[in-house]
Amino acid sequence: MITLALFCKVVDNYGDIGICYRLARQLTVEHNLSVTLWVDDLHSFHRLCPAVDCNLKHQRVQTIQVRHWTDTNDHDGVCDAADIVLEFFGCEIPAWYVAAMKARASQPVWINLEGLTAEAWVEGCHTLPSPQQSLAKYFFYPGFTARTGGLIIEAGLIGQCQQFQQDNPAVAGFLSQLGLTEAERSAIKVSLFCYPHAPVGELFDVWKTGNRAITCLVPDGVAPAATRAFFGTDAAPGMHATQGSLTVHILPFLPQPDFDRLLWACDINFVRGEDSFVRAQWASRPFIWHIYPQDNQLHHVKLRAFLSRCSALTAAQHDLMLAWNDVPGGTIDLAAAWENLLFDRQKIAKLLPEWQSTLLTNGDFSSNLLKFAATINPDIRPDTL
Ligand code: TRH
Repeated sequence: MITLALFCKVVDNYGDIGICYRLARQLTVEHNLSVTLWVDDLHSFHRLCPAVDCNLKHQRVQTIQVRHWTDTNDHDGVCDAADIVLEFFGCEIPAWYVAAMKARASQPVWINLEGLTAEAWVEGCHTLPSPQQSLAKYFFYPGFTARTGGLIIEAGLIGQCQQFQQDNPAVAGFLSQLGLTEAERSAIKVSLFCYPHAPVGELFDVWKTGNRAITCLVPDGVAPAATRAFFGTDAAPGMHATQGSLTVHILPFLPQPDFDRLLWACDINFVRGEDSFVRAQWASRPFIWHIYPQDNQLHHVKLRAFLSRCSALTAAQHDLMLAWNDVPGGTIDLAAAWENLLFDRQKIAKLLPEWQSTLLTNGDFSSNLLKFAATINPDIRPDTL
């Protein structure tokens, strides 16, 4: 069995562990690899995967071996390095592990997994080697073109999503478990996952005074200022209230597969960061992206790169995303952009499958990663490729 070790440092929020968990799961389930996920923050992991026990140093979680990665030199009895070693986002694997890699008869394939951007320079850096302590480390980029590693997508995901969306009782059952009444389920359902600086209060005002009923589903901890203003107190899971045309529900933090279903069940998804942004593109519903903020407004460059690359976006989505991300250069009327987005929904529904097909021609990230690893060491090519 091919072994793989994936090292994840949770820098902040949930994207780091969210992506690593997804990747680890797919590599075990679809490619039969034996995967050990080393993660430094079990509490964040537990939120999106409740099966994780925060008190254990070593545990099996579904198909994955999980090890709590601490900053000490304590390697918990592990002496052998895996066939493939992945470090997420340059998280620097421990010295004792590098020593174990060097000690192997055949060198492991060592890959640094990079962050997602639609910028063109990525193609020039994807799969480049960098010599490290007498070992070669390679940079592997997710992306939107054939000259990148593609995006994470599990086999059959689009089909599962379509099946769910066409199954009205399943959608209704899922939403009523989240506490929505029948009337709230038949309103325009919007999921809202964004960073605290998004202009949520302004959008709430637009929704409250609009003539269409909106049900907005907000995960616990998201948009704290706007939800506090809405409820008149700190928001907590299970809280819901209606003002004008807007009903807001505070959701508990969902296990990751349920978060995917939430995106499938809503009519419009506000997503953020990297993982939910990618999942929104597979959910076949219009989405608005709140990009992770970076110094010197670098994120605005990344946002514009995506806006010009993605063929599934209408002008209304462009406008709303620019306003949502506070991109300078034009005053955008949030109310008008929202109305236009609603008007464009059918058009977007036609554009999204084409965009998904374009993305799928790039292959999926996990398979591309393993194919690349096999070019470095042909002995570690799984039969699934
Ligand atoms: O949480 P994010 O903002 O994460 C990241 C990190 O900040 C990271 O450092 C940065 O590099 C990156 O963004 C760009 O957003 P993201 O990427 O969408 O990750 C959220 C994860 O949490 C995703 O896997 C979905 C999951 N999730 C659940 O499982 N249940 C929930 O209820 C919610 C709201 C999210």
